[in-house]
Amino acid sequence: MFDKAEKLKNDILNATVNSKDELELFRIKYISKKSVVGELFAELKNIPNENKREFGAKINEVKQAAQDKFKALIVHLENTNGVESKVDFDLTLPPSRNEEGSIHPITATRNRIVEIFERIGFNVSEGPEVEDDWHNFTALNFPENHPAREMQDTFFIEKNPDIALRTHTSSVQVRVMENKKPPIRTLSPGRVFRNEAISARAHCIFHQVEGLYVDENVSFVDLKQTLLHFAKEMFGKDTKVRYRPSYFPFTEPSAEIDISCNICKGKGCNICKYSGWVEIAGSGMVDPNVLENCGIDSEKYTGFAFGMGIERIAMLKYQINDLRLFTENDVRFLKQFKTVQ
Ligand code: 2U9
Repeated sequence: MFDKAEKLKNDILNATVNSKDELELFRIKYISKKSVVGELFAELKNIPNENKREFGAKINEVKQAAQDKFKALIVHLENTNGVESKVDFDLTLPPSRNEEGSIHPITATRNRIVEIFERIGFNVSEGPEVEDDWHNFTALNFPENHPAREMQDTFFIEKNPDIALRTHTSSVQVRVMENKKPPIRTLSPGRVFRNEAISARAHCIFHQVEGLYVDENVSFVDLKQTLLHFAKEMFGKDTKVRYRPSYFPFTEPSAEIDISCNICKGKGCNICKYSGWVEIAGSGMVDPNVLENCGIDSEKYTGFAFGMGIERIAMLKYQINDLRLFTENDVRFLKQFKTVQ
């Protein structure tokens, strides 16, 4: 029986066909239910028990050979016009080009921001995008009735007002402070979510980098010098920085950070609305309540924090005027960043 199976396999391997009809005969003979291979399966019951497993494997080998050969014969017929060819090759045509990808401008901007701060001793922290009220709001000194806690500003998880998509990456830094003693010098880049209508200037999903430095004797001077260093590294050594007083629940005092317009160099253009300045970040000294909420002694330690939108930095850096371009995946847009690392 083994010899019979072996011979059958050889016949299959040596079979040739020159027409659709011959191909059909091959199929009937070797593949159909009533094929000779099928007959071999019927023989299995006459094989002694101790040889059954080996013979079964042999027939499966023959069956597989028949199926592979059938596929090969179809290809052979197509290439030799036995069956109408579906593909027309024009070997004189130039090869199709392999388009090289590029780094997304948001990723490139994030990487550059992280690189600048890593070089002066910051590390990177990551945390969950789905957060609880404590880490996103309460620990950060948001009062109970703060408008950011409203449904129209924050995406809450249905039926659980305690859980929401994080509205900033400050929540990651709360977690760092809860788990680590100062000195803390950390950066938290990541996606954040706000319940906003999508437009050229706003999106419900965007990216932030927030920074936090907590240690003994950290002062506003450290904040100013650190952000001046960042601005010069990111936008060029002649960049100037100014601070405008502001308010955030989690910092006191707080300041918005502007840089001299990197397009017109401060002379005035439509990007800076002829003011010569563009806003890049918010910042401030961490409110002592926030330090205490995270288990850090506010009598001993002080800290500064800042936050910036990565999209905003990328728009200024690459002169992009519509936020929606970042998420549309239009290759005409993305191709322009091929030289960006
Ligand atoms: C902790 C304490 C304080 C982070 C800060 C800002 C100011 C800020 C905005 C800039 C543009 C967010 O993307 S944006 O809309 N951020 O203005 N963020 S201070 O302050 C912190 C962070 C963590 C524990």
